[in-house]
Amino acid sequence: MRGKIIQTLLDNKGNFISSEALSKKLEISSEAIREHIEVLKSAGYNIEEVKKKGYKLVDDLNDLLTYNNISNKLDTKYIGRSIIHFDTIDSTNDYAKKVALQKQEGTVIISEEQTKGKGRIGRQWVSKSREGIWMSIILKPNLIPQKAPFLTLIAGASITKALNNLGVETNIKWPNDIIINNKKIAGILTELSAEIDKINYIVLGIGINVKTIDFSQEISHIATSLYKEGHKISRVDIVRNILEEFERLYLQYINHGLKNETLDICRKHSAIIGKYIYIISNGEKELVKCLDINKEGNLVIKNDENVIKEIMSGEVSIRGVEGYV
Ligand code: BT5
Repeated sequence: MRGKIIQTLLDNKGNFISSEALSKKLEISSEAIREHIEVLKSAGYNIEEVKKKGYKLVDDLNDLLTYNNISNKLDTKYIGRSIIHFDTIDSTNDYAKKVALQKQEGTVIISEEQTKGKGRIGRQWVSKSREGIWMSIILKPNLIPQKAPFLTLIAGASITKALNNLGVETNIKWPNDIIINNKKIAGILTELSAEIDKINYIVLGIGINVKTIDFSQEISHIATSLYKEGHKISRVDIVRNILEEFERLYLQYINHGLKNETLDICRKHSAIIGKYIYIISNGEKELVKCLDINKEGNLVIKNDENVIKEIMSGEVSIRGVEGYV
């Protein structure tokens, strides 16, 4: 219901809407509206209330994910030096793929809302207006295509490091989920365009739930947001931190440096190393013990016949024995 209230206030584009009009539209009492508005305010929504006029959502212009807001104090050489910002779009990954060949490396596509946000293998990614960070980074690394999946790990490590810099502890559920309290706070979708031996471009999509209070019934058991977990952090600060951490770890990787901080972060913050997990692939479910992430970024597991195997990201989904993790 609170999501519906926010959506109605947003649709009203900064104008007041009366409590009666809200309660009629949403078919709940004015008292219930008032209670929901109080919760939304305490969650950080800037809702103005004026007697006889009703409620309006005041846009916090400093928290919009525009180039001006993000580039202010951004300490990167080329990741995020160009930012294309939308109020709404179908999917930032789809847009990035359309323009990737013409845009410079490091260009970021970011939108306040996605109407067709995508997860992996045709799944949906819920991306409501101003509730989170929905962005894609265009990359053109001089690597063989087989090395592209490692970029998902770099993205995961940079989200973890960035949130850590801002005081939030997270875990990584290999390969593409960021977790708080056993629930998913962020997901990564890496898409590749390549020839046999050469990458044309990679679009790295990152979705982070920041302000969402109510998730739909389908995902409320697996999804959470920073606000829900008690972390009221500006979206602009998060994006800036991620772009900076990402550039550092990405350059380490493509310059073939000896230091591989990404792996250290992914291992240290792993939600699954040392645990029994289910590997789900093509509808088949296998219980295995997760041993490590190797230097190629693959998951090392041991099955019930004590055979040790390597699993590549992109092939599988993972579930915990007792739930999502
Ligand atoms: C992912 O897929 O986790 C990748 C998500 C990538 C989203 C970004 S947003 C910017 C860019 N543009 C796009 O169009 N996409 C990228 P996967 O592991 O397949 O997880 C998808 C599953 O997570 C869904 O089937 C739901 O169960 C669940 N889910 C959907 N929306 C969610 C949300 N907002 N928070 C947490 N879980 C969600």
